[in-house]
Amino acid sequence: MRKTEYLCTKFRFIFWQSQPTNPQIMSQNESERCLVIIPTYNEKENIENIIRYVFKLSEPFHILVIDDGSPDGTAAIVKSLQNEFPEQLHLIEREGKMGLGTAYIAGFRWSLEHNYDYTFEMDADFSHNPDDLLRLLAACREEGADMSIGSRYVSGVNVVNWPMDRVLMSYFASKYVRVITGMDIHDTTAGFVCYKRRLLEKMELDKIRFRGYAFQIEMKFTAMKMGAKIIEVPIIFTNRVLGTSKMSGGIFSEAVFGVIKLKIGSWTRIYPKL
Ligand SMILES: Nc1nc2c(ncn2[C@@H]2O[C@H](COP(=O)(O)OP(=O)(O)O)[C@@H](O)[C@H]2O)c(=O)[nH]1
Ligand SMILES: [Mg+2]
Repeated sequence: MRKTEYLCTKFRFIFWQSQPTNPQIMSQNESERCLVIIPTYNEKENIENIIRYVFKLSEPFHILVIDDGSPDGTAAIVKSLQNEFPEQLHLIEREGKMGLGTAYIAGFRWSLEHNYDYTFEMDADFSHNPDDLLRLLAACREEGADMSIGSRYVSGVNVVNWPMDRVLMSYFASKYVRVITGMDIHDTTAGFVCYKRRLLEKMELDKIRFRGYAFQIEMKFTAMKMGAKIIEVPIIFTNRVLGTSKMSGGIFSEAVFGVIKLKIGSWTRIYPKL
């Protein structure tokens, strides 16, 4: 083989390698739909920025905001943005502050009804870096997870600007939950999650009971019992810069006793299998 011929063949081989190897997978990916659910209560300082940020990402995410009648007018901001993003931006308004858990359950049902393939949980306050949505998606799409978790505690503690008492509480709460429930997950209270459709479909959402951190634990515990493949994606969690936290002591104690209830309940419950 002459040298030029050899080089041409080599070049073609490299070129061929850099092409999408399976056109079927590519076109399937392109038609897959992703919905990011953002629950809000008084997030007027954050909501517009986070919506615009997500819509600039390389994946065509849709957003569903679930606002619990925020007195600061968060929902009105979302409505005005809907004129700009009529197809991608959705809003459910509820009467009053009913808690994160019920907001997400309403969002999951809406997502299933509207045929999304991947559904995400994300806070409005930029504690979760929206860029990481792509990494959560890749864990489900490419690595075959049914649930991927943006995890603060995979290696050490990746939390920026949280007061020390909150870091310690969250870290030891996660350890406590691991011991009681036997879950092999480092960040059991994480609220940055991607669900594959088949998991949400089979999850028996009407049986999810808790509202705050316990809700997050309950979703992961249920997924584990169903035999879901769960992948933790390490993330850096940054304390909110704008607005204030809505989490309360009541939500914390719900979690402390909630995990014991979850564990005891699991002795008699038959979970749907994936
Ligand atoms: N719809 C709804 N959203 C809520 C409620 N409580 C908190 N949120 C939202 O849930 C996300 C997490 O709450 P946040 O106050 O940041 O909790 P923290 O990060 O644990 O301090 C934020 O986007 C809040 O606006 C609620 O009762 N209803
Ligand atoms: Mg927050």
